[in-house]
Amino acid sequence: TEPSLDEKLKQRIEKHPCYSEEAHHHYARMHVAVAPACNIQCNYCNRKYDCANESRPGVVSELLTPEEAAHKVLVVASKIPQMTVLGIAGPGDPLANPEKTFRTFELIADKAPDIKLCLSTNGLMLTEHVDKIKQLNVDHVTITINMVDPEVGAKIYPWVHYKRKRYRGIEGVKILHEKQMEGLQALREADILCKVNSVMIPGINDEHLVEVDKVIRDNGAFLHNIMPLISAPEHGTYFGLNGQRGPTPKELKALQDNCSGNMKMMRHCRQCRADAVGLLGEDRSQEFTKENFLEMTPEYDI
Ligand code: CLF
Ligand code: SF4
Repeated sequence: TEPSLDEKLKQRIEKHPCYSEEAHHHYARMHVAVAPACNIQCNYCNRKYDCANESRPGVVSELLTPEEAAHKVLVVASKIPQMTVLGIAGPGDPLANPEKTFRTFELIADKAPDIKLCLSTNGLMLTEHVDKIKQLNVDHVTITINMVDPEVGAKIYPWVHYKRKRYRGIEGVKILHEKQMEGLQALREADILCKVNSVMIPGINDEHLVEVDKVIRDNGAFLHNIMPLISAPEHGTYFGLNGQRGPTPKELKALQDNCSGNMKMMRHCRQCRADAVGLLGEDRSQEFTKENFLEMTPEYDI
Protein backbone atom coordinates (compact mmCIF):
# COMPACT_ATOMS: atom_id res chain seq x y z
CA THR A 1 0.00 0.00 0.00
CA GLU A 2 1.13 3.52 -0.80
CA PRO A 3 1.89 5.92 2.02
CA SER A 4 -0.77 8.54 2.60
CA LEU A 5 0.37 11.96 1.53
CA ASP A 6 -0.53 15.10 3.35
CA GLU A 7 -2.70 17.61 1.52
CA LYS A 8 0.06 20.07 0.78
CA LEU A 9 2.25 17.43 -0.79
CA LYS A 10 -0.71 16.17 -2.82
CA GLN A 11 -1.21 19.64 -4.25
CA ARG A 12 2.41 19.87 -5.27
CA ILE A 13 2.23 16.73 -7.36
CA GLU A 14 -1.38 16.49 -8.49
CA LYS A 15 -0.73 18.11 -11.87
CA HIS A 16 2.67 16.57 -12.51
CA PRO A 17 2.35 13.58 -14.86
CA CYS A 18 5.59 11.94 -13.65
CA TYR A 19 5.31 12.52 -9.91
CA SER A 20 1.67 11.46 -9.80
CA GLU A 21 0.55 8.29 -11.54
CA GLU A 22 -3.03 9.58 -11.49
CA ALA A 23 -2.02 12.89 -13.08
CA HIS A 24 -0.43 11.28 -16.11
CA HIS A 25 -3.83 10.40 -17.53
CA HIS A 26 -4.90 14.05 -17.56
CA TYR A 27 -1.86 16.30 -17.64
CA ALA A 28 0.88 16.72 -20.18
CA ARG A 29 4.51 17.74 -19.95
CA MET A 30 6.88 19.12 -22.47
CA HIS A 31 10.65 19.23 -22.65
CA VAL A 32 12.78 21.82 -24.38
CA ALA A 33 16.19 20.70 -25.63
CA VAL A 34 18.39 23.62 -24.65
CA ALA A 35 21.27 21.82 -22.90
CA PRO A 36 23.74 20.11 -25.26
CA ALA A 37 26.88 19.66 -23.13
CA CYS A 38 27.53 16.93 -20.58
CA ASN A 39 30.12 16.68 -17.81
CA ILE A 40 30.34 12.93 -17.27
CA GLN A 41 30.49 9.85 -19.49
CA CYS A 42 28.04 7.01 -18.97
CA ASN A 43 29.07 3.77 -20.65
CA TYR A 44 25.62 3.42 -22.18
CA CYS A 45 25.57 6.87 -23.74
CA ASN A 46 26.24 7.82 -27.32
CA ARG A 47 26.67 11.58 -27.43
CA LYS A 48 25.07 11.82 -30.85
CA TYR A 49 21.71 11.18 -29.16
CA ASP A 50 19.68 12.51 -26.23
CA CYS A 51 20.83 11.90 -22.65
CA ALA A 52 19.87 8.30 -21.89
CA ASN A 53 19.30 9.08 -18.21
CA GLU A 54 15.88 10.58 -18.84
CA SER A 55 15.38 9.90 -22.51
CA ARG A 56 14.55 7.43 -25.15
CA PRO A 57 17.76 6.21 -26.76
CA GLY A 58 18.30 6.74 -30.44
CA VAL A 59 16.49 10.06 -30.56
CA VAL A 60 18.08 13.28 -31.72
CA SER A 61 16.25 16.34 -30.43
CA GLU A 62 16.42 19.69 -32.14
CA LEU A 63 18.52 22.09 -30.11
CA LEU A 64 16.85 25.40 -29.18
CA THR A 65 18.07 28.70 -27.77
CA PRO A 66 16.38 29.80 -24.52
CA GLU A 67 14.35 32.37 -26.49
CA GLU A 68 13.19 29.79 -29.03
CA ALA A 69 12.36 27.45 -26.16
CA ALA A 70 10.25 30.07 -24.37
CA HIS A 71 8.37 30.80 -27.58
CA LYS A 72 7.75 27.10 -28.09
CA VAL A 73 6.39 26.72 -24.56
CA LEU A 74 3.87 29.53 -25.12
CA VAL A 75 2.79 28.04 -28.44
CA VAL A 76 2.36 24.56 -26.99
CA ALA A 77 0.58 25.88 -23.88
CA SER A 78 -2.00 27.57 -26.09
CA LYS A 79 -2.56 24.41 -28.16
CA ILE A 80 -2.45 21.89 -25.31
CA PRO A 81 -4.21 23.34 -22.25
CA GLN A 82 -3.41 20.21 -20.19
CA MET A 83 0.28 21.07 -20.46
CA THR A 84 1.22 21.77 -16.85
CA VAL A 85 4.93 20.96 -16.63
CA LEU A 86 7.98 22.17 -18.50
CA GLY A 87 11.05 19.98 -18.04
CA ILE A 88 14.63 20.43 -19.12
CA ALA A 89 16.25 17.04 -19.52
CA GLY A 90 18.86 17.31 -22.18
CA PRO A 91 20.02 16.46 -24.76
CA GLY A 92 23.06 16.60 -22.39
CA ASP A 93 23.04 17.50 -18.70
CA PRO A 94 21.03 20.67 -17.90
CA LEU A 95 23.43 21.71 -15.14
CA ALA A 96 26.43 21.36 -17.43
CA ASN A 97 24.70 24.19 -19.34
CA PRO A 98 23.59 26.40 -16.46
CA GLU A 99 23.28 29.68 -18.36
CA LYS A 100 21.04 28.18 -21.04
CA THR A 101 18.97 26.16 -18.58
CA PHE A 102 18.36 29.00 -16.12
CA ARG A 103 17.76 31.59 -18.81
CA THR A 104 15.06 29.32 -20.24
CA PHE A 105 13.44 28.86 -16.83
CA GLU A 106 13.55 32.62 -16.21
CA LEU A 107 11.85 33.43 -19.48
CA ILE A 108 9.11 30.89 -18.89
CA ALA A 109 8.55 31.83 -15.23
CA ASP A 110 8.14 35.39 -16.41
CA LYS A 111 5.74 34.72 -19.29
CA ALA A 112 3.87 31.67 -18.04
CA PRO A 113 4.11 31.60 -14.24
CA ASP A 114 1.51 28.84 -13.89
CA ILE A 115 3.66 26.26 -15.61
CA LYS A 116 5.58 24.06 -13.19
CA LEU A 117 9.30 23.83 -13.81
CA CYS A 118 11.12 20.51 -13.71
CA LEU A 119 14.76 19.57 -14.11
CA SER A 120 16.66 16.34 -14.60
CA THR A 121 20.39 16.03 -13.91
CA ASN A 122 23.18 13.56 -13.24
CA GLY A 123 23.72 15.50 -10.01
CA LEU A 124 27.36 16.43 -10.44
CA MET A 125 26.69 20.19 -10.31
CA LEU A 126 23.53 20.19 -8.22
CA THR A 127 24.86 21.66 -4.96
CA GLU A 128 26.44 24.53 -6.89
CA HIS A 129 23.06 25.49 -8.31
CA VAL A 130 20.50 24.53 -5.70
CA ASP A 131 19.99 28.12 -4.51
CA LYS A 132 19.26 29.26 -8.04
CA ILE A 133 16.91 26.31 -8.56
CA LYS A 134 14.99 27.23 -5.41
CA GLN A 135 14.95 30.89 -6.32
CA LEU A 136 13.41 30.07 -9.71
CA ASN A 137 10.74 28.06 -7.94
CA VAL A 138 11.69 24.79 -9.64
CA ASP A 139 9.83 22.34 -7.40
CA HIS A 140 10.78 19.07 -9.10
CA VAL A 141 14.31 17.82 -9.60
CA THR A 142 15.35 14.38 -10.83
CA ILE A 143 18.82 12.99 -10.13
CA THR A 144 19.96 9.90 -11.99
CA ILE A 145 21.68 7.69 -9.42
CA ASN A 146 22.89 4.33 -10.70
CA MET A 147 25.06 3.34 -7.72
CA VAL A 148 25.99 4.22 -4.17
CA ASP A 149 29.16 2.09 -4.30
CA PRO A 150 31.98 3.55 -6.41
CA GLU A 151 33.21 0.02 -7.23
CA VAL A 152 29.92 -0.55 -9.04
CA GLY A 153 30.09 2.94 -10.49
CA ALA A 154 33.50 2.26 -11.99
CA LYS A 155 31.79 -0.19 -14.37
CA ILE A 156 29.31 2.48 -15.44
CA TYR A 157 31.27 5.75 -15.61
CA PRO A 158 34.69 5.92 -17.32
CA TRP A 159 35.24 9.59 -16.47
CA VAL A 160 33.86 12.67 -14.75
CA HIS A 161 34.67 16.25 -15.65
CA TYR A 162 34.54 18.40 -12.52
CA LYS A 163 35.79 21.97 -12.12
CA ARG A 164 37.90 22.03 -15.26
CA LYS A 165 39.56 18.71 -14.63
CA ARG A 166 38.90 15.23 -15.96
CA TYR A 167 38.99 12.39 -13.43
CA ARG A 168 39.20 8.87 -14.81
CA GLY A 169 38.01 5.64 -13.24
CA ILE A 170 37.12 5.29 -9.58
CA GLU A 171 38.54 8.69 -8.70
CA GLY A 172 35.90 10.35 -10.86
CA VAL A 173 33.15 8.02 -9.68
CA LYS A 174 33.84 8.92 -6.05
CA ILE A 175 33.38 12.59 -6.86
CA LEU A 176 30.13 11.86 -8.69
CA HIS A 177 28.85 9.72 -5.81
CA GLU A 178 29.67 12.33 -3.16
CA LYS A 179 28.12 15.09 -5.22
CA GLN A 180 24.95 13.08 -5.80
CA MET A 181 24.57 12.42 -2.07
CA GLU A 182 25.19 16.08 -1.24
CA GLY A 183 22.72 17.02 -3.95
CA LEU A 184 20.01 14.81 -2.42
CA GLN A 185 20.53 16.43 0.97
CA ALA A 186 20.57 19.91 -0.50
CA LEU A 187 17.22 19.27 -2.17
CA ARG A 188 15.78 17.98 1.06
CA GLU A 189 17.00 21.05 2.95
CA ALA A 190 15.59 23.32 0.25
CA ASP A 191 12.28 21.41 0.33
CA ILE A 192 12.36 20.62 -3.39
CA LEU A 193 10.66 17.38 -4.43
CA CYS A 194 13.26 14.91 -5.61
CA LYS A 195 12.78 11.94 -7.88
CA VAL A 196 15.65 9.54 -8.47
CA ASN A 197 16.07 7.77 -11.79
CA SER A 198 18.18 4.62 -11.95
CA VAL A 199 19.09 2.79 -15.12
CA MET A 200 18.92 -0.97 -14.54
CA ILE A 201 21.90 -2.67 -16.15
CA PRO A 202 21.78 -6.46 -15.79
CA GLY A 203 24.92 -7.93 -14.29
CA ILE A 204 26.28 -4.48 -13.43
CA ASN A 205 23.96 -2.73 -10.96
CA ASP A 206 20.71 -4.72 -10.97
CA GLU A 207 21.12 -6.30 -7.53
CA HIS A 208 22.81 -3.18 -6.20
CA LEU A 209 19.79 -1.00 -6.97
CA VAL A 210 17.97 -2.40 -3.92
CA GLU A 211 20.67 -0.72 -1.82
CA VAL A 212 20.42 2.45 -3.92
CA ASP A 213 16.68 2.51 -3.24
CA LYS A 214 17.28 2.30 0.49
CA VAL A 215 19.93 5.01 0.56
CA ILE A 216 17.96 7.51 -1.50
CA ARG A 217 14.86 6.91 0.56
CA ASP A 218 16.82 7.52 3.77
CA ASN A 219 18.01 10.75 2.20
CA GLY A 220 14.57 12.12 1.48
CA ALA A 221 13.89 11.20 -2.15
CA PHE A 222 10.18 11.30 -2.90
CA LEU A 223 9.98 8.86 -5.77
CA HIS A 224 12.21 6.20 -7.34
CA ASN A 225 12.04 5.49 -11.06
CA ILE A 226 13.99 2.42 -12.14
CA MET A 227 14.27 2.45 -15.91
CA PRO A 228 15.46 -0.38 -18.12
CA LEU A 229 18.69 0.04 -20.07
CA ILE A 230 17.67 0.11 -23.69
CA SER A 231 20.64 -1.42 -25.38
CA ALA A 232 20.66 -1.29 -29.15
CA PRO A 233 23.81 -0.39 -31.06
CA GLU A 234 21.77 0.83 -34.02
CA HIS A 235 20.10 3.29 -31.67
CA GLY A 236 23.38 4.56 -30.39
CA THR A 237 23.21 2.86 -27.03
CA TYR A 238 25.70 0.19 -26.17
CA PHE A 239 27.49 -0.73 -23.00
CA GLY A 240 31.23 -0.89 -23.28
CA LEU A 241 32.08 -3.11 -26.20
CA ASN A 242 30.52 -6.33 -25.07
CA GLY A 243 26.92 -6.04 -26.17
CA GLN A 244 25.37 -5.52 -22.75
CA ARG A 245 21.67 -6.41 -22.85
CA GLY A 246 18.82 -4.56 -21.21
CA PRO A 247 16.54 -6.22 -18.63
CA THR A 248 13.37 -8.04 -19.62
CA PRO A 249 10.07 -6.51 -18.40
CA LYS A 250 9.82 -9.36 -15.90
CA GLU A 251 13.27 -8.66 -14.47
CA LEU A 252 12.45 -4.97 -14.20
CA LYS A 253 9.20 -5.64 -12.35
CA ALA A 254 10.88 -8.10 -9.99
CA LEU A 255 13.45 -5.48 -9.05
CA GLN A 256 10.82 -2.77 -8.58
CA ASP A 257 8.82 -5.13 -6.35
CA ASN A 258 11.95 -5.96 -4.37
CA CYS A 259 12.54 -2.28 -3.69
CA SER A 260 9.07 -1.20 -2.75
CA GLY A 261 9.51 -0.16 0.84
CA ASN A 262 7.54 2.79 2.05
CA MET A 263 8.51 5.06 -0.82
CA LYS A 264 6.57 5.35 -4.00
CA MET A 265 8.01 3.56 -7.01
CA MET A 266 7.33 5.15 -10.38
CA ARG A 267 6.11 2.54 -12.84
CA HIS A 268 4.63 4.65 -15.62
CA CYS A 269 7.78 6.26 -17.04
CA ARG A 270 7.87 6.38 -20.83
CA GLN A 271 11.53 7.36 -21.26
CA CYS A 272 10.77 10.59 -23.05
CA ARG A 273 12.81 12.43 -25.61
CA ALA A 274 14.57 15.69 -24.71
CA ASP A 275 11.98 17.55 -26.83
CA ALA A 276 8.92 15.49 -25.85
CA VAL A 277 5.47 17.14 -26.03
CA GLY A 278 2.12 15.79 -24.82
CA LEU A 279 0.75 13.17 -22.45
CA LEU A 280 3.39 10.66 -21.38
CA GLY A 281 2.09 8.00 -23.74
CA GLU A 282 1.76 10.18 -26.82
CA ASP A 283 4.52 11.84 -28.78
CA ARG A 284 3.51 15.14 -30.34
CA SER A 285 7.04 16.45 -30.73
CA GLN A 286 6.82 16.34 -34.51
CA GLU A 287 3.93 18.84 -34.53
CA PHE A 288 6.25 21.34 -32.93
CA THR A 289 9.49 21.16 -34.83
CA LYS A 290 11.50 24.36 -35.01
CA GLU A 291 10.35 24.85 -38.57
CA ASN A 292 6.73 24.64 -37.38
CA PHE A 293 6.58 26.43 -34.06
CA LEU A 294 8.67 29.43 -35.08
CA GLU A 295 5.87 30.22 -37.55
CA MET A 296 3.16 29.97 -34.91
CA THR A 297 2.09 32.70 -32.50
CA PRO A 298 0.61 31.79 -29.14
CA GLU A 299 -3.17 32.03 -29.32
CA TYR A 300 -3.42 34.02 -26.14
CA ASP A 301 -1.22 35.62 -23.58
CA ILE A 302 -0.70 33.25 -20.71
FE1 CLF B 1 10.32 15.61 -17.86
FE2 CLF B 1 11.43 14.07 -16.18
FE3 CLF B 1 10.34 16.28 -15.32
FE4 CLF B 1 8.85 14.28 -16.14
S1 CLF B 1 9.90 13.18 -17.85
S2 CLF B 1 12.09 16.14 -16.65
S3 CLF B 1 10.20 14.27 -14.36
S4 CLF B 1 8.65 16.42 -16.76
FE5 CLF B 1 8.69 11.46 -16.72
FE6 CLF B 1 9.58 11.10 -19.13
FE7 CLF B 1 9.95 9.22 -17.37
FE8 CLF B 1 11.24 11.46 -17.17
S5 CLF B 1 7.99 9.90 -18.15
S6 CLF B 1 11.48 10.05 -18.83
S7 CLF B 1 10.19 10.40 -15.51
FE1 SF4 C 1 25.06 10.73 -21.80
FE2 SF4 C 1 23.25 11.68 -20.10
FE3 SF4 C 1 25.27 10.13 -19.20
FE4 SF4 C 1 25.76 12.63 -20.02
S1 SF4 C 1 24.52 12.03 -18.23
S2 SF4 C 1 26.94 10.79 -20.56
S3 SF4 C 1 24.29 12.84 -21.76
S4 SF4 C 1 23.59 9.49 -20.60
